[in-house]
Amino acid sequence: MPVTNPQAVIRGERLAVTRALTQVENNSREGYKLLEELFPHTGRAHLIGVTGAPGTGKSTLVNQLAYAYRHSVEGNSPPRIAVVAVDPTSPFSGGALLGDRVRMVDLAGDPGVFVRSMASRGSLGGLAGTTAGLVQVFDAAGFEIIIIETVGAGQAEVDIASLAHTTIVVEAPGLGDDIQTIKAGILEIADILVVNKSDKPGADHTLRALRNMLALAHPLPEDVQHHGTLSTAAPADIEPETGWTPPVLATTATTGEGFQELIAAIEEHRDYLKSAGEWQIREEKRLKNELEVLLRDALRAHWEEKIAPETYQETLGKVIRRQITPWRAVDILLEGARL
Ligand SMILES: Nc1nc2c(ncn2[C@@H]2O[C@H](COP(=O)(O)OP(=O)(O)O)[C@@H](O)[C@H]2O)c(=O)[nH]1
Ligand SMILES: [Mg+2]
Repeated sequence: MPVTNPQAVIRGERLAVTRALTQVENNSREGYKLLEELFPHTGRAHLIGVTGAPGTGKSTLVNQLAYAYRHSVEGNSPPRIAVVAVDPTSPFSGGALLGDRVRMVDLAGDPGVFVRSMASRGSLGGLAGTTAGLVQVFDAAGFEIIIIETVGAGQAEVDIASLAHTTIVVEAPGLGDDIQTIKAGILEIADILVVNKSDKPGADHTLRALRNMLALAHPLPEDVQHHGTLSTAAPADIEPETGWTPPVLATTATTGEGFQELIAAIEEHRDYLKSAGEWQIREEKRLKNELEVLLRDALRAHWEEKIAPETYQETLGKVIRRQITPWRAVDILLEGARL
């Protein structure tokens, strides 16, 4: 693949952006060098994570959200929108039935929208790092809004979600009355909760259930004072960031219903982050997280290169036969790799 001119990426030239994305996704040497040139030009975009269980309508919602941004934001120029779809079952990546595609609004002819699907390759290791790279390319290329879609399931998805400034958690009615699908960890990362498929029966119930769950997770300041300090009243893993209570919104992604409200909530969250000094804090947290994810993946890859598969199998066998503890095994495996 030819060398990509970083200036062409920064100017937002589509071909250069496409090429840069591929080089980054392939973890190529060129991609790595390109990111060094692009990185000083990043930090301007609003990164929006969209996560939730499969089938809740995330891809449809992201598609509709991009459309809504492009067609109904007042002012002279709507923002340019990039989408990184990490969900391997996403219609963006052709994973869904063809019939589903018909329901997506048409973004294809709009030069202000760029959709990139990332095939998750076997193991999820490194996926967050690759996503971060793709996001940086879009950021440097001047896309003001970058939407990252992931399936809310495991640690990798939580890693990806924490790359964002604003995280939208999508739920849908009928996926279990007590909202089994919403894991506590996922709820905690939500800045905005959306009950999509609000055209379906049971949407009201889901809205109410989520609002109740949130009331527990985000007690009003009065309640907190009443029961003592926040740090003792709230579980340790809930951040004492009380200035924002996640709104719970209803949308119908197939028709566009509720998207003006969703955009308004996203802008409100951005304004909140900016005015409360939270933007900078979150930016630092985001970059720290990005570094840690990369470091963890790099260490693991480095270790995998160094360790002999037999040593690993042998040590694992000893743990399974209860001859050594898992802790001892870790010592052996780290020593064995001579990092
Ligand atoms: N009735 C209804 N169906 C929807 C809505 N949003 C998405 N869908 C459908 O739900 C299915 C899954 O949507 P998709 O966007 O692929 O979900 P994802 O797996 O979360 O990305 C598709 O058949 C969509 O057409 C909605 O608001 N109402
Ligand atoms: Mg999807």
